[in-house]
Amino acid sequence: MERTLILVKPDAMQRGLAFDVLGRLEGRGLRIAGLRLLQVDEAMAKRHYGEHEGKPFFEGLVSYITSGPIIAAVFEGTNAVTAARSTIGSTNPTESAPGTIRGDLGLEIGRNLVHGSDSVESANREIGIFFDGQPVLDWQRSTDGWVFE
Ligand code: D4T
Repeated sequence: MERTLILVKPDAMQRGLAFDVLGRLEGRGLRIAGLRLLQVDEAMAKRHYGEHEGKPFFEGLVSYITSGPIIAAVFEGTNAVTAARSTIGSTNPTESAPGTIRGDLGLEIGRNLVHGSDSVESANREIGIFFDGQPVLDWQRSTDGWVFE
């Protein structure tokens, strides 16, 4: 089953939106396979956002993601990466469609509430960063046959 890494970012945590964000993904049918509350440090932030190092927004990105606790979650299901990204919306919330998490709840790119992996390869890499040595479970729901064909 395809997996994706989701981060509920510090702004969503501070605004009390954690379970709204997670609930939209779970409600769509994706299955939670891993869940952690954690404080990201600078080293972890730089590993996660390494591809953006040197860009003008990089320092702001690191200070944003390290500014308070986050929730890291692994969701799995059919086309989990694409399904989660479409539920999340565009990187810039002002360009996100209503009905998406960012389109309903956000305004600015530097406060875009949530992260979702952009490919299966990224998901594997990011799960390695945020669940290093921590459990990600293989399990089934009794309702899975009503979600997965
Ligand atoms: P994340 O990784 O946070 O889920 O965002 P996306 O996958 O949707 O977008 P991204 O990797 O292109 O950007 C990572 C992160 O950088 C911030 N950002 C991005 C920014 O502040 N200014 C910018 O111009 C860009 C392109 C927002 C998300």
